[in-house]
Amino acid sequence: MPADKPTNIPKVCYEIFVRSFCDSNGDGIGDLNGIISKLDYLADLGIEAIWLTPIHPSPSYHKYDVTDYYAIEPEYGTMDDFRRLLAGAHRRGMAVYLDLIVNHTSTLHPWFREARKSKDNPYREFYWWMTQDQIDHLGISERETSDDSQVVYPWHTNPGDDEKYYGLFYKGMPDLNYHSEALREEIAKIVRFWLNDIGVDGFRLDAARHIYPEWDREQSVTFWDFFSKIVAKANPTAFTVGEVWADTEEVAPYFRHLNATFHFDLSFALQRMLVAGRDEQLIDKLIASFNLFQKYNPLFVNAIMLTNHDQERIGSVVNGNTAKIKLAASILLTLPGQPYLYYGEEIGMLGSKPDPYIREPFLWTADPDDPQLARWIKPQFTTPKTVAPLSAQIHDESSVFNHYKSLLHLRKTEPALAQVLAPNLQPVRLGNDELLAYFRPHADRSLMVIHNLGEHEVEFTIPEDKSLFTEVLFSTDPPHEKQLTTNRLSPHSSIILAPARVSAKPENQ
Ligand SMILES: [Ca+2]
Ligand SMILES: [Ca+2]
Repeated sequence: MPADKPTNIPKVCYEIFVRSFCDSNGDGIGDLNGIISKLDYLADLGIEAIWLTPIHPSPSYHKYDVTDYYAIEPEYGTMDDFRRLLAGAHRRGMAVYLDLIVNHTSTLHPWFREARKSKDNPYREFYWWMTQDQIDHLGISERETSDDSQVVYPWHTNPGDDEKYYGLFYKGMPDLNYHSEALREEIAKIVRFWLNDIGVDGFRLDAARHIYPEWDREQSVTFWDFFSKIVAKANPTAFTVGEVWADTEEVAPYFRHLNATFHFDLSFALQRMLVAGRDEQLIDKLIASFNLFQKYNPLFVNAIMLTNHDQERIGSVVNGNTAKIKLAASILLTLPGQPYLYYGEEIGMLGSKPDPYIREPFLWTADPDDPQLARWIKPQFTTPKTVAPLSAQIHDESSVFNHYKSLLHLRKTEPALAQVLAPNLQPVRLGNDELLAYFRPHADRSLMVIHNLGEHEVEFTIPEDKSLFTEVLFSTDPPHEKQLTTNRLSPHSSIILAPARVSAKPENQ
């Protein structure tokens, strides 16, 4: 069943790593009440949907190994807190997407505690079990690493058991086995609980391409047919966005059953281009991707991002260069799709792996005793010495924050930028690969966008068919204000051009 068009598709989304965003009770751990206290901030920034990293009980700091799908992690708050968060977001016109992890559970989940007890336990079939002989016979003892898992040996020993269990990401995360109808019914219950009893607006679906192991890979796509039918029945307007961390060709079929999937190829292309200072025919590649996605779902939503909680922060990718941090935002927020900002990108936060350090506390103020500041980790990259805190950026017109805010406003108010479905994009060829230029056609008002990716000032000639595009709607290059006055663009700067307004003819007297 193809994913139907959800009503009111959010135009700008925001990923919150809950532990690091905002602490409300002084224990140093970000929590739901902290997020509630920042809903006005997010609404004012222009956010229309928030994706919360997992909030279910879990033994890990990141909580991607769930022990109870029906509860809230006590470190983060209570179900009442969550209901208040949801109501507060809805009052401000914001949707809330839950991070739902159905690929695996924690080994501490009651299902696995039961399953590991014996072969005839009713929960045994919820997971993958094989003897070493069977594993060797099928030749699946090792796997090729993927972008999202470096694990080579995915079979793990269960003490006192001659069968091993399969855990793709880590031995503490046993993979669920959807050949079990009983498991499918449990997952359906969980989906109905969150959509109908609690009222969330949708799900970000973790590890969507790994639902079935490598040897059963095709079934990972058809699983989402099963899943999307449950979602559609529970709430026809609920939204699904899948993490299919793979190249565009492998991603495309998932649009058959999911509203959106994250465009990892785009994320990495943007990062490479910002580092190299050269376009790599991005627009042609994007249009080719759109054509492919469309074959599977004409209403596909391309979820785009600079980075997420699994990638080096964009600020560190460009070595903290503020002009490049702004350039990254200028590109992302003028391309078609549904952008997901990773919390803190809007203040230029930094972060490099290992993972905890790309998930450092949001820097609200420079005060080391700021009660909102999460303190579960000692930050190595984002500190008041390296990043201006939000409190300092709010009143600085030239800050990264105000750059994001202006672009987000433009993205929501300019119809050519606000269009999420049927991506409106054409290349503009300026004959210089230090320039990235594109056209966003729209019946109300079309726009042309030009970025200088390089280190040098570049001269450009606007193609004849775009000669009317001389009104400057947005610019990070001071010489360009209101009207295009020169045909030069400074390094790492961007302009958005609209057709010049033709003065109205005097009315007949
Ligand atoms: Ca707390
Ligand atoms: Ca799996």
